Order: sequence, then C-alpha cells, then structure tokens
Amino acid sequence: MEREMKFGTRCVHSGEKPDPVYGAHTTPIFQTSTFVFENTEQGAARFAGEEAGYVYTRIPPNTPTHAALAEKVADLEGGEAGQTFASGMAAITALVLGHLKQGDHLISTDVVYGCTYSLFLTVLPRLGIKVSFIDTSDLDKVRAAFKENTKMVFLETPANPTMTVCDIGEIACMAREHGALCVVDNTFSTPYFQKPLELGADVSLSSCTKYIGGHADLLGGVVVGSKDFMSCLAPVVGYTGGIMGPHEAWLCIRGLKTLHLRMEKHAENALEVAEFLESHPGVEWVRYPGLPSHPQHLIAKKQMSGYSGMISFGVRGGLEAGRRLMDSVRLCSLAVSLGATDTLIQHPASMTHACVPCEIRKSVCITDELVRISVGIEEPEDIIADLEQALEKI
Ligand code: LCS
Repeated sequence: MEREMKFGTRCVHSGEKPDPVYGAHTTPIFQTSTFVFENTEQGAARFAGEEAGYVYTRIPPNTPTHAALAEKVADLEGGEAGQTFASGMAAITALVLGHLKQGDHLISTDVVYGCTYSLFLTVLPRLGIKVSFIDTSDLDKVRAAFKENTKMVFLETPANPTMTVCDIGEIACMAREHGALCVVDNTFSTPYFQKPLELGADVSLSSCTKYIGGHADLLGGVVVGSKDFMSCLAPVVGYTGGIMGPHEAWLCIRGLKTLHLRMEKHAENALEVAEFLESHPGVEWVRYPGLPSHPQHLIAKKQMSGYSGMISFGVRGGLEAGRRLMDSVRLCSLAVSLGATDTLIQHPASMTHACVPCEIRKSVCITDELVRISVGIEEPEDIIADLEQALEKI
C-alpha cells in the first residue's frame, strides 16, 4: 500500500502537477471565462456530463486552477471532492439552497458568524425553511431539537465570536440517526487542527478568506464532502454562480502551501496571548479553547489537535473600556475578518455581529463588552506589548 504523505507535505503538493502543456512548475492561473471544444460532439458531450472537462468558468469544475485548489482542500479535509466559491457566504448559500426545500427544518448552532445568522434568520424562512438556533454545546438540547423534517444540522465550532465548542462526533451521530446532513463550518480551525469528516460530519466548509488564503488579500469559500454529495451540489453552483475568481484560486493554492507553518505559529502565539490576558488585572474573562478555563476545553482537546488563533475576552469596565483598548492598539489592526498573518482586533456587537438582533446577541453571550482578537504570526512579545500598553489606557 502506498504510504500517505504527512499533512504539511500535502499542503505543498496535493492537487497540483506540472502543467501538461508547457511544464510550468506552479499551477497556472487560467484567466478565462470559456473553453474551446474540438468539435460540436465534444461540446455536447461535456454539457451532457458524458465527457469530463471544462466548459465555462461558472460551471464546475470551473477551471484547472479551481480544480487544483478544490482537490488540495478536499485532500487536507480528508474528503472525496471539493468545490470553491466566491466567499464563505456564497458557499453556505449554495449549500443550504442546494440541500433544503420548502417545508424542511434546519438546526443551527446559536452562535454563528453574523451574516450566516442573518441568512438563516431572514432568508430561509421566506423560502418556507424553518430554522432552530440551538446551543449545540448542550447535547440534550440538540437531541430535543430534531423534528421529522430536520434535513440539516449546521455547526460552527469553535463559534464566532464566543469560541463555544460543540461535540462534532456526537451530533453527527444524532444527525445520521435522523437522516439529516451534518455540516461543520471549519473556518476557525482549518483542517490542520480539526477534521470534521473524520469525526463523522458529512460536509466541511470554510471561508477561504481567513486561514486558507491566510494573508487577508482575497475572498473565497470551499465545501468538501463525498463525491455523490458534491455532484448533487454542482448544478446549484452553476445556477447560483457565486464562483471564485481564477486569481483568488491561485492565491489560495499559494496560501495553503504554508498552512501548516502558519497554523502552528497562530496557535502558539494565541496561547501566549490568552495566558497573558487571563493573568492581566484589567481583563475580566478570556475564552480560548486551549485554556483549561474554557467551558468545553475537554471536548476541544478530544476533537482538535490544536486551538488555532482566535480569542475572545471581556475587559473590566465593559464596553467603554473595551472601546478604549481597541482605539489604543498600534501593532494590532482594528479590523474585522480573521486568520490573517497580521493580528486583527474587533468588536463583534457593533461590527461582525451587529446584524444579529440585540436581544438574541445578549441571550447567546455576544455581550457588548466582548472583544475578539485574531492573533497573527508576528512575534508574541510584540503582540503582548501592544495589548499591554492599550490595557494601560482603559
Ligand atoms: N464562516 C465563518 C465562521 C466566518 O467567520 C465567516 C466570515 C464566514 C463564514 C463568511 O465568510 P466570507 O463570506 O466572509 O468569506 N467572518 C468574518 C468575520 O468574523 N469578520 O469579517 C468576516
């Protein structure tokens, strides 16, 4: 049996081979909207799905650049096939529109990225799809939420921005018993630290805008699942058209070549920053899955091989003190998004999760004092020194 290469080697090599025409070592950017057929018979066969090949960039497999990226991410996630999208939200939209229909029921983690929340809260009900937002860290609540028409369970773990962790394996098992698809938003962990499909989920998706691209210079999304599931999703991709640009696909391929190195450094730095914050008298509480004080630390330890670079915390003095902190940082950037080489700090209640109704935010602990930090790959002493001087100003 052929030996499986280690994860870091697969980050560099999976999905890629030298260009068959000119021998270019790196995967070329196929900056084209259409592909030339040899004759009408071939064109018809490609459209009928009787012959594999490229047709038009909106239609999967899009271009060879997209195909290489999809294959690389699918391999890293341990899945059979992947599909790239224009953004994480385009991926989530195609997934729910492709799988759910009027009369279906969706169970979602009650703390998810703000736009995911709004999509589920405002758009799906208009299409006759009912959504239950559940604290998925409580398995009894998840068990009680299933209905006869539950067709999908959508988990975000660790959750944006509270860092709540839920047990993917246990919930995937429940979903299977009820004939529902288990989807995990793996954006915060990446397949380097967490492999939802190996834990039993059916689909793993990520916003490539974050750690996969890794450098805060692109928007993208990706979905990975079985070949059968992805071939059902493919027509919806063509119909909805939220396609990644070829240049972004190429940037993601380049970003992924260092995923293993970046994630190690993000996690190493984040632990140091979390420990610093936890010991600082100006900080009231810290949530980082790698700290023993995290309420689901043991579940995180069971299903993640590392804890990534995201931390949330509350400053003593509440919202006003938090604002002063965020307005005083110098090295860290006051910006939304996450998973960049650079450290980013932001205020979810007024920024990424401002679209979540206030009473719902409060009920799921996205409190006004919560500050979220995406720890970059700078040297940790410098990040800590910046936070220390900003904390002096609160
Ligand atoms: N899933 C998660 C967990 C996210 O954090 C985001 C974006 C998305 C999906 C959507 O991805 P996008 O469409 O932006 O590629 N999260 C953001 C955040 O926390 N700040 O800005 C965007």
